[in-house]
Amino acid sequence: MADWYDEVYQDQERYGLRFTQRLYDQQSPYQRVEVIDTTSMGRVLVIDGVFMTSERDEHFYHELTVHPAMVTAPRARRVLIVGGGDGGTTRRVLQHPSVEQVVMVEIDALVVEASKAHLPGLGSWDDPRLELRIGDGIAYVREAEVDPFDVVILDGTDPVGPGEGLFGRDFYRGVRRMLADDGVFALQSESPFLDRQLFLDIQRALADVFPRVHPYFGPAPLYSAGVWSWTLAGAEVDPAAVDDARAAAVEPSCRYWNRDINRGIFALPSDLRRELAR
Ligand code: SPD
Repeated sequence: MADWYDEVYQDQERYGLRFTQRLYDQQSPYQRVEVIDTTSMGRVLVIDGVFMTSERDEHFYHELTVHPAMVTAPRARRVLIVGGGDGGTTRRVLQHPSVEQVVMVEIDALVVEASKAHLPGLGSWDDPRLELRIGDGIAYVREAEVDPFDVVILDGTDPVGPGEGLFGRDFYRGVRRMLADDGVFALQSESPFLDRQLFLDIQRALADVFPRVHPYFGPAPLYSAGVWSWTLAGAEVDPAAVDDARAAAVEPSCRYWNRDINRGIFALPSDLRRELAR
């Protein structure tokens, strides 16, 4: 018997998926982690009642989280991922032949466990270039004494629960500390439509820490309102400075992203252009 799973957003909106079975349901020290089988989106990872990723639409989100940074950074050899426990971001990073080492810091072992067991196509868990650390990404960027990273990617939840501390100046300062001087930081920066204030707050906090901040936009069918934002930040990052060889190496593996898409996503909608200029 099919049932409905509803994500309720700030008591204002409800987005529902019909599901046939619940494959995983565990409470970790941080959050409730579920995997459900849905009729329209395939398997879906849900954290604290919020849809995180689905078999059917994950390529939009993960390709857009990863490739714009990986092709605009001057080098893309050492990459740090904070969060990303389902493995989709890591797999896209590891598709880049230039990558020599990926450190992934995910706070919740159950997200990794659930994804490995029930969304096995998402990650590249056995790649020898991947160092998976179960731990606090906020503490890692504040304290770790390691060589600088060429690219840092934040693939977190919304700013609730363990994800809350990933949306502020202290965390962004930690990221800057981990980055090479000319490195690139990429993060998901929430819905520019549904929660405009949060999107603007993220942009302003980033601008206090990084000289250059470039939001970009794309589809995310699983997330409320369907349009999502990401942001590149860094000391020198230029979205137009795409490394053609690196881009050409991953384009055949992509379902959505390519260099033409990349040229368009950084265009600012007119109202946002005015709001960001204030
Ligand atoms: N509203 C949900 C936002 C979730 C963003 N991160 C999803 C993680 C997918 N790897």
